[in-house]
Amino acid sequence: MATAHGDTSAGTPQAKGPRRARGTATATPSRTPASAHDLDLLRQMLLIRRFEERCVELYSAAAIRGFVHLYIGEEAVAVGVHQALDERDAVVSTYREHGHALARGVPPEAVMAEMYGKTTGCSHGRGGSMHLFDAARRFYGGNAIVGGGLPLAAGLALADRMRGESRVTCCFFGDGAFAEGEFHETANLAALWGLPVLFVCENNLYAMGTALVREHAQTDLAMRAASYGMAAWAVDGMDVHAVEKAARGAVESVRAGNGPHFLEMRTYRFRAHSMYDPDRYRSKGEIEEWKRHDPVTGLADGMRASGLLDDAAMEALDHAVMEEIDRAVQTAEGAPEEAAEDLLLHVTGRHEEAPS
Ligand SMILES: Cc1ncc(C[n+]2csc(CCOP(=O)(O)OP(=O)(O)O)c2C)c(N)n1
Ligand SMILES: [Mg+2]
Repeated sequence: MATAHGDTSAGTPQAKGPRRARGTATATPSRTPASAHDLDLLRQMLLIRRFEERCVELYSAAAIRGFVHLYIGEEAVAVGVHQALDERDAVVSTYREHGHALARGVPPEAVMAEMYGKTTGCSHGRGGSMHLFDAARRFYGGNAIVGGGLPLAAGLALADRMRGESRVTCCFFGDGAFAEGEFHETANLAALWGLPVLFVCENNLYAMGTALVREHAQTDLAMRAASYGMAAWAVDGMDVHAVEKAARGAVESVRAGNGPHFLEMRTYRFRAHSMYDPDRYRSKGEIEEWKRHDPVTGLADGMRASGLLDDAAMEALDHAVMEEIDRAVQTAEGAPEEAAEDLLLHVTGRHEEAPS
């Protein structure tokens, strides 16, 4: 079965990483005690999971519309990477960005209202699922264009460096971006100019219905990134601890002035590409196999085994998360639509009617 990351064995995640290709990176330990930190990681991943499950329900009820791309299965990447970033840093994302926005701290109310197209949404209802944006949190957007965020990330990083700021720009993108010139152009310039960018490639093995192995002669993406002269690792993207450790090391090194770093997160989406995708290009068996590496249950099981979590605590956590989402839905439903007379606000170009 030609499904696994970078090889042709069964579709299981490879815990290869982090693999050092060049440069130095050491992990900074988290400052909170292990149990509290793990509980927080679990809460954040559960929030993303439950938020999106609610989105599926709302979509089926036609309460929210448009394109919706679910991140379910990939939560460890957003949550783990965000442990290494702080307020001064910038984040650039893709159209599969609900998880990135929530992990960045964009309030669930603001994300849900955006799903509803309401004025209280984080993009004032004008972006929807694919265009979440929060300048105050330096979350520079979802982006409907595959690879479209990459040059923006390089530009943000260049601006920060020219201003003498000690900031990192973290750019999330999919394996599909490796087929875009924008990735190769950005990787080259970022390495050439030593820009403070953390490239986070979410390699979930598919670009829509096209498997990585059917599209790329060389499927080891970390190796390809390293060929541009930047430090690159492959990481088990289903393990939030592995993600956090790799991200902390990489961010520390980027901030220290060692130029861009690249993390290939080996992950998998449990749901279809989007709400419109019948998902016929992969087997049920492959999906089930990957679900055995579910990042949420994986962390919860590990915590149970170490005595850090029991059924009551898990139930309480889930309940609190669901309540938060209920509140977000209620607020979004009660929020106003944009007034018709405001529709041309922020429109920069306008087609004038031809004189009769
Ligand atoms: C430039 C461009 N080409 C094609 C598309 C259509 N398209 C939308 S999603 C997608 C697949 C991208 O896959 P990947 O980057 O691996 O991200 P994933 O959906 O797996 O998270 C494609 C080809 C697009 N949005 N932009
Ligand atoms: Mg992909």
